[in-house]
Amino acid sequence: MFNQILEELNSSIVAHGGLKVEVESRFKEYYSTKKDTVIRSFLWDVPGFRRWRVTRMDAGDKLQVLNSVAYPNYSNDYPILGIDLLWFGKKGKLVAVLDFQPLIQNDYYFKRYFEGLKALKENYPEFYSNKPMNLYDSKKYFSPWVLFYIGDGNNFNYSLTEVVLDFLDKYWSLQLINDQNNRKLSSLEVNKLQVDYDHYNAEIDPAHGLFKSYFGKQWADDFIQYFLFPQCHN
Ligand code: BLA
Repeated sequence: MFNQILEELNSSIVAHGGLKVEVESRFKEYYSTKKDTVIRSFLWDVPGFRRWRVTRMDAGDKLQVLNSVAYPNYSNDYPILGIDLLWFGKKGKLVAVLDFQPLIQNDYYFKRYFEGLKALKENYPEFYSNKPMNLYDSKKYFSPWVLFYIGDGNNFNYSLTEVVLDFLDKYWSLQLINDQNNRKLSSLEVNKLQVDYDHYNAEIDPAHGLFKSYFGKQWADDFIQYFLFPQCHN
């Protein structure tokens, strides 16, 4: 389901100078005990970024996942890229969340970095999910323009690939904002907020139960703490 998006994401990263980084073998590819589910992860070294990770899980028509998070260098205070796509084939349920995850909730910061996302959201009215977030605090590391779809995936009116490509284009455009003197946060503050992002997400991640059921508790704990949100130890 998400192979095409994964390929497009990879090409986009490569086009922006991304180089593949080796992933620890215990996280690179892991099969469920029943061998019918696999989770693969990728790491990229991308100019301007401290860490860019991508995870693809394939549990057949039970579940398909594509998840990606990109952390800019501490010298950039722009938002973290967040993509979370889940397709529960049997149920026909699609969850698609894409956001420029803001480090702070501040008007100046929003004006500086969110014009592109704001404009993009106008084109995708189905992403105006009126469902409030249950698990996450929508005011913490989510923007007011988060693209959030949760519902019937069979009657979804867009090509999700197009949405992701559009979204990536807008995110890359942030690199054009490089008047460093006007940025809001110091490197030290960015560092602290990115560490806090990992702490918060390692605590709250709704994928924990899912990973546990497919791959066992130990692997699930380790994957969350050492691959998805490694700064939760800092
Ligand atoms: C929801 N994300 C979910 C759910 C799961 C995951 C299982 C609950 C879906 C449901 O049953 O309705 C899965 N999260 C994952 C997976 C990984 C993960 C597989 O981190 C890692 C490989 N989540 C993110 C990112 C964003 C995000 C980067 O990881 C931001 C763009 C958002 N996921 C997000 C939101 C929800 C969600 C907003 C809905 C939960 C809510 O209502 O609070």
